[in-house]
Amino acid sequence: MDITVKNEKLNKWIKEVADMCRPDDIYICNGTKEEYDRMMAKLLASGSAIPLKKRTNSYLFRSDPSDVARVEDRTYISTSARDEAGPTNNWIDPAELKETMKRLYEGCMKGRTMYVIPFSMGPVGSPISKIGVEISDSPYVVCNMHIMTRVSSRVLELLDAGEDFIPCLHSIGAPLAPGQKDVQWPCAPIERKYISHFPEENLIWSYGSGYGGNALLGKKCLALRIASAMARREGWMAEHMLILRLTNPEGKQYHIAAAFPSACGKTNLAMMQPSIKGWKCECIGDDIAWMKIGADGRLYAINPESGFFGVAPGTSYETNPMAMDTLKENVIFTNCALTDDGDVWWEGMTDDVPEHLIDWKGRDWDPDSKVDAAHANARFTAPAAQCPVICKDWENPAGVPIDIFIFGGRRTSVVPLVYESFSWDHGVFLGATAASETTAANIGAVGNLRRDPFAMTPFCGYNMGDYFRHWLKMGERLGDKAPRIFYVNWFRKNDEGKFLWPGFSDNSRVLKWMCERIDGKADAQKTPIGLLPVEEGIDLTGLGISEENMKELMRIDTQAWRAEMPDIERHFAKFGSRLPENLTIQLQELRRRLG
Ligand code: GTP
Ligand code: SPV
Ligand code: MN
Repeated sequence: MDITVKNEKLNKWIKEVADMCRPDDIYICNGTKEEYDRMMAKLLASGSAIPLKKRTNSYLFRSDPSDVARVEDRTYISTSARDEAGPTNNWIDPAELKETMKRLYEGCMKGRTMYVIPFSMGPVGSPISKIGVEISDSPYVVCNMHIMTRVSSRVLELLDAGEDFIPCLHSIGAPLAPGQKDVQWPCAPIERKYISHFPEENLIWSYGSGYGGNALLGKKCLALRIASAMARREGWMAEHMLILRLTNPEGKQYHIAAAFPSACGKTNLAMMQPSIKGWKCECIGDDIAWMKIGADGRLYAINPESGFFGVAPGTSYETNPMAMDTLKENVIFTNCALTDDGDVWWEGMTDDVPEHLIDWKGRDWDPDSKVDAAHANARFTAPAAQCPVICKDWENPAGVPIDIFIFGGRRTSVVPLVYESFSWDHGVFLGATAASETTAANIGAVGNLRRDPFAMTPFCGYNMGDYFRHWLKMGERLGDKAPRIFYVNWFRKNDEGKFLWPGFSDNSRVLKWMCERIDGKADAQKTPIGLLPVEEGIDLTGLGISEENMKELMRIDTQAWRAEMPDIERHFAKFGSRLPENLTIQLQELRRRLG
């Protein structure tokens, strides 16, 4: 195998990896459509990809039942000192972890091709962008990376011109013996999976999984875990946030970045079509925001990705029509159900359930059965440019100036529909204490309430206490140009377990209140937890919601809030001396206000 690229560091790394993993072949990707088609043809021939008659150039994949989501238990932040990874991350000493993983990587690509994928997070050549090179033995990963990142041979030219790159090594961990027939979704068993990060040397090693964030290393691994550590060193921010532009009837623009945990509504809010007259919403990003302070002192955000890896279940023309329209062609579907006429289906897509389906495990599915036809974490991979409401500035290297930050999560009870923080520090406290019920985006129990600060628990590449401090410091630097901070909960339920708030397009009503707040046009009432809308503060025109539901959505049960205190204390105590004093003060003040 005589594969050489001009860049010395890359050349050396390719050689090292090839010597260790021993692939049959090496292929350097160039990101062209021809290449995508060739990879997909290979996946079709092997039986991994199922072509969809109803959607042009679109394919369905079914993963191994053990490989359906991120694996937080097997995700590591490997720093020389354990304390640098902090209490929210799994940690193994770098030398030990590398030893273990090298043993796994040894010969792991036998019988397979090793793909070298040069990609850019952010527009190619933009000063905010970062270059990564993923080495993977999965053609499915190559196709997904084509959509989710900018894969291009121009990236190699940038390396030749002296730019650095972040090496991202990935193997599905399933070598093939000579003559051995491949399975539909090769991967390693859970106890051999490792999603490892070495933030001190900007290095990613992933082994054993082919799914989503475990395998598409530009996303959570590079753009969040490694980037968050770089951002703190360099004075910027890498956040698990959607970015949207809202325009009011007078034409005034507002840019909003919102952090909700996985499967808690980012993609939906990012593409939301306002139900209130005259307001317009455009999507800039649905999962990750990189933000820097601009020359004018404001905070500017870019979306480093170029596609959506979105949750399929629940997506419909009622809930998220713009996502549905994004999915008409050139899409990779994973773990959705298959209809008899060659389309995908998932729970919540249509009111009428097809009479016959093949479920995500490839079995005949019976509509009367209790099991879901699509996996709860079934996903679509689609080019962002196909979204009908993609903002014309979504690839602007300068980014968009953020006016509003929103934190939130899934809370069946206690947390009201919306409230505003008293100050930046109080807003950081809201982010730091955010809690949400766990979802199928991670392998593990679903519906467990946990603290998920800034929706970054699984994605912060360093000690979360230092991360809180970084947020406080950014606030100091931004001063009166800092975005205002709000907290929302679309998921409060009544006694019968029904959502109290209609959500989706009606979330625009809540965003409108936020815009009016920053324009000084809406009053708020002071409560112990923050600033709430006054009665009739939220525009409910044309919405048939009962007064009783509205009351419940806004209700603050002081008793229930007091009952949260011990959990917040335990949460904060984990950070020891790394917890910024300002947050201790915020906690004391909350306790005092609750009486
Ligand atoms: P990741 O891609 O995992 O980061 O998730 P996400 O934050 O982008 O979540 P997404 O928008 O895909 O929503 C996840 C699930 O929540 C979907 O099933 C949605 O239908 C549902 N959902 C989103 N927004 C709302 C809402 O306003 N109300 C209700 N009731 N459900 C919502
Ligand atoms: C998430 O879990 O937050 C996702 C999906 O966006 S994954 O890319 O698998 O991490
Ligand atoms: Mn996400």
